[in-house]
Amino acid sequence: MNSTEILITAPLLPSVMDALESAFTTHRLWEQPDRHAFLDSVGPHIRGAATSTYHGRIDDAFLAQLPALEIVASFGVGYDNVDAAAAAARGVVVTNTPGVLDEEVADLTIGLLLATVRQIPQAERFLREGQWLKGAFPLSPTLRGRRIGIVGLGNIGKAVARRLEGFDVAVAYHGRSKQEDVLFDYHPTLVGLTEASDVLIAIVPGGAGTRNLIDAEVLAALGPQGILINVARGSVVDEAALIAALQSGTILSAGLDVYADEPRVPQALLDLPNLVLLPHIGSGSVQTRAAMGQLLVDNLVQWFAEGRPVTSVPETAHLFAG
Ligand code: NAP
Ligand code: 8YV
Repeated sequence: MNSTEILITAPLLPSVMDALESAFTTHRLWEQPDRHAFLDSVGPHIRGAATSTYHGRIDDAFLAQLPALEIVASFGVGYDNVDAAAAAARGVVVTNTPGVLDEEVADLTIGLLLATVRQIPQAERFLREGQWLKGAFPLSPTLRGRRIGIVGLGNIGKAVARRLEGFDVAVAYHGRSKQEDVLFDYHPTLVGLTEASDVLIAIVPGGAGTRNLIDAEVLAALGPQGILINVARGSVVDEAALIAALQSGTILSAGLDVYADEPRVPQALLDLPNLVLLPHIGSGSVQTRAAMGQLLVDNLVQWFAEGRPVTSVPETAHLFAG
């Protein structure tokens, strides 16, 4: 342990807690009965913070209570839980965990796609309930001939696209800009991509820039045989519009790993049979979560040893040399 004081906003993996506690003087925010009094007394000494998606938002008001803060290290590649622009304005570096989870999340995305199209969970429930003894499981839709539209062809989107090439299906994408080194068809508008697709896979960042990107208009363009797979963030989809589209048959079905108000999932989604619902497990293997945790620790350790983190988010990359 050294004298550098770190705030941990809520419990992290045991391996991460052990590593942080052996490298720094740590403070556990969630154990404080009076957070304001605690931050008033200890806040001025805190130089680093470790956080994660579900730990509550690190916004400007929160940052204001930590005047000596130099770095916020967040667990997860998506960092919509941190106001990175506010951090940058205060000279605070923000780090995330890119790269170490791409293949894991892409595997899960393909699993969710197949489970949704071929109704794998529904078929398993059918067998377990003894219904096979009374007759065959109904025939499912197919992946054959489907055109897949990827919304956000970033690190994870590309890993999904690589896998889809082995499935002999057409792949196209939408993002804010065309990627010249990519051979998949590019659509400058999301509605354009959707009209040319039978399945949409959302894997963009969350936050204000993508809030309700997939709305009633996009769902109508997907059409009655269309399927939505969302492994991005719940905020990317207008959840009320999605529920209405599923209830009315505007689209065929959906596979969801993420929701607007996790871990709460609307009853209307739970009540719909034509859905596959997962509890935000895209990166959730022992190995990948350990790699994400190690990267969070490495960011803090390297920052305090060398004055530069391993993986800064773009908004704060100008704050340090090299
Ligand atoms: P990334 O490499 O930064 O890629 C993000 C992609 O989204 C880029 O290609 C970007 O292209 C596109 N994009 C950004 N804003 C957009 C907008 N407003 N409209 C359309 N496209 C936009 O990120 P990543 O590592 O692949 O991760 C993507 C996201 O997946 C994360 O931020 C996180 O929210 C989510 N995620 C979920 C899980 C899970 O467990 N379900 C796990 C990991 C990540 P342009 O710049 O050209 O627009
Ligand atoms: C994390 C994720 O598990 O990396 C992300 O953006 O959504 C997941 O991999 C999650 O953020 C941590 O709870």
